[in-house]
Amino acid sequence: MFEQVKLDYAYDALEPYIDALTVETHYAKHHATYTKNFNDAAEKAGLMDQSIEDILINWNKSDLGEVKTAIRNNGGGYYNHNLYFDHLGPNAGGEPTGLLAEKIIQTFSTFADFKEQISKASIGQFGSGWGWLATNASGELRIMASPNQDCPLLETEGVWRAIMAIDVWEHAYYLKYKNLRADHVKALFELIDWNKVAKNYERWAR
Ligand code: MN3
Repeated sequence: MFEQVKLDYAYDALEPYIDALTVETHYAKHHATYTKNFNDAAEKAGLMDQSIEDILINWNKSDLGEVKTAIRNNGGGYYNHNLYFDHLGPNAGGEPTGLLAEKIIQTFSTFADFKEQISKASIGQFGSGWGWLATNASGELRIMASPNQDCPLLETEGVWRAIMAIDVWEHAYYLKYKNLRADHVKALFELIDWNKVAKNYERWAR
């Protein structure tokens, strides 16, 4: 079974930046549905003994028959939201420290420049999708954006991996922010747990 990441905060803990109903609907309905549909499709395709990362990396070249699209959409939805919900939290925000902070400054010049660029890429993703901070095996950083539930792992067959996720689907913000996607992205920075992002970075970068 592919399991949804457990939240270590309550649905209302992300107020006032994300309202409790949005967190609950997003996690317990949207993410739960992606997870269930992904498990069903993975079972049909005989993928239950593989990691979600390998499934997404190999998706392009895999013969998955009639569930191929379901694996892409629901596997992505499952994986992307695990990353997203895991690195949000109350008492977060601010700026990263340590190796990740050094790399951000080396790559984007200042944290403010990085924030501006990743916000712009996320807000500018046409329709539903995601903005990402991604890394490769050399530990380089890159800002990326993907439509729907795609992610760098799938799009680059594992060369780039997301370490930070910005959900710009309307379900992530519409109840509170309506059409104001930029306000949602700005608020999200108050909730990013940089220790988690740093752990993701150190896990993938070699
Ligand atoms: Mn979402």
